[in-house]
Amino acid sequence: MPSEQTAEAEVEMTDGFHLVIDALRLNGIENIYTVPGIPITDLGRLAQASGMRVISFRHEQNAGNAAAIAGFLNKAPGVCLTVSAPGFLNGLVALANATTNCFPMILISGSSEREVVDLQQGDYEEMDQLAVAKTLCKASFRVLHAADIGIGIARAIRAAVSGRPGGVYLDLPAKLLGQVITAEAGAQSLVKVIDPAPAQIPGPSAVERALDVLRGAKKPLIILGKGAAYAQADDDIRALVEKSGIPYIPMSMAKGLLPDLHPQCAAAARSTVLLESDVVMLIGARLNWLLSHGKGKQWGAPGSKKFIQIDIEPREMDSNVEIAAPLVGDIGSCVAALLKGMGDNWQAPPAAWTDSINAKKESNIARMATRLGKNSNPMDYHSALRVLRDVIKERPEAILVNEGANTLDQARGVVDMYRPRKRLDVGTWGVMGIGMGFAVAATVETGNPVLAIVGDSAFGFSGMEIETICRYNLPVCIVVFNNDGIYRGDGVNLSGGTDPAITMFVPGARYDKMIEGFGGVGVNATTPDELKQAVDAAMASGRPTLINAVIDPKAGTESGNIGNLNPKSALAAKK
Ligand code: ADP
Ligand code: TZD
Ligand code: MG
Repeated sequence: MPSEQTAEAEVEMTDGFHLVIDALRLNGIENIYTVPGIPITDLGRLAQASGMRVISFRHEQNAGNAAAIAGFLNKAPGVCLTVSAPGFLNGLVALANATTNCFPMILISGSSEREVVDLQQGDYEEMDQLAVAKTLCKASFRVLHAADIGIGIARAIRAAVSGRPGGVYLDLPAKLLGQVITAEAGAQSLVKVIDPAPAQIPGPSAVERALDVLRGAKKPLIILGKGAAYAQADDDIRALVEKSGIPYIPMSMAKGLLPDLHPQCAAAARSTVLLESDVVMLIGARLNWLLSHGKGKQWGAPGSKKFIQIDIEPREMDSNVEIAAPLVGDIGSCVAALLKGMGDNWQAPPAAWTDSINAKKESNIARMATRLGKNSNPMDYHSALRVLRDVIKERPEAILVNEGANTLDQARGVVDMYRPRKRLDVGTWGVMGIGMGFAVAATVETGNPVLAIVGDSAFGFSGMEIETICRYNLPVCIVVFNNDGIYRGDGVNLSGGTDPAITMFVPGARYDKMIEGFGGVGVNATTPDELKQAVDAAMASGRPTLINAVIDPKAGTESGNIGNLNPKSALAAKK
């Protein structure tokens, strides 16, 4: 008969570290974006040992942005893992941004023990993280017992992806990770989340109402938003657009859901269609500032439009204007229901409408072609973007990451996208700093190459991650649009003093030299030809590359296309 001691030794044990990893993997999460440190270093190590891909960043905000965009690309939560207080706070910006953009992500942070935090006894990196996170994300949870890790992760996953997707915070106190339970109890405690984002079927009367409004339209318009890209209902969305014959415009990250050169794409006649349409069907796009809240000058006379809105979030309806036909449900189900309800004899919109849009498109495209054709020296945005447009045309599988002000607005307008979810950018907040985190995750999650077009200011927010890109040898080509500053490189210090203007950077800076320090390829490009050659070489080789594209400091405008949002000082006129 074995002694009690041997019997105990034979019982297989597990601990918090392993349970977290097992719970994630059981639910198909195979990548973690992190910055290591107390108390989560071993969690990252063991995750890597288990076969997960663990990408170790230089700053948590970038790891968080990587997790967020992984969530967008996969329709499943991306995971960011950080240390306590400061690491958690660094990651929190990305978590809040993910929530704002409706990207599913889970921020997992190590934390101090409750008893120390609650008595404010001054632990190493002490903070009541759960309380801080609560207001900045969709849901937040803390796990105190190893046997609850499975449930904690299941709740986090379901909260992130069900309904309107968003960010979830999961608090893991240090002691939890070391807690030991039997492997059998551990295995039983894990939860595989069944149907984490259940279909939400729209009501039949809501579908009929939407079709009625659509049938009554003389000048209908469809607006595709990033929710439509996220939904991965690509074929049905395309079928709906084509069967209806309705012109559409893609919001920034919905570009490529249908190829931008699709004959029904009215992006080149955007102002005309917003102004003149009589029925607008929003598919996964909010009527927020990006669409001037659905009212005002851009939208024509008050009451001149009827809106149909497809969204999974019922409270989104009527957020800015009355929605004549709210269609609440998941986009896949809603679009399928519309397609079915349209039957076989759907009337295309009146030719007067589509003809007038096409005429406007043609003249705008011709005007753009003239601008793109110029070979200005130094390069302006258009001459540089012309070649990058060609790069994406030749390599439509490449993922474009884009941030900046002019660099963002001009690239969005010039670079056509051909495939869904290939354009990733600053999103709803217009936030700077997503660049390198998005670039890393885009290629890690898909295996596709990345072309990052970033302003010199934008790049600075996450630029240190070029080391990460080199370390993991990722096929990322970064083109820094270097115009010596924020918006423009010719800012003036109004005091007349010797400090540089606040929008200025070191003139003639050489960002390409930075990546050389990490073994990547650096190129200084002063002409469109040099730029094209360098990008082609980068895309062909897959080597981490940073191209310093020298842009005329005078080419940009204040805040790019949204200068009108700057408040004006009543006194400034005197200057
Ligand atoms: P854009 O910035 O491209 O206009 P928004 O981020 O404003 O897009 O809007 C995206 C919308 O899509 C959100 O209101 C969100 O609730 C919705 N959404 C996200 N995923 C789905 C889905 N699977 N089904 C329906 N609506 C969705
Ligand atoms: N901080 C954060 C986090 N997000 C922001 N959007 C800003 C500051 C303000 N901001 C913009 O809105 S664009 C921008 C800043 C600092 C940089 C623009 O300069 P750039 O691009 O070099 O990236 P261009 O081509 O010079 O316009
Ligand atoms: Mg700039």
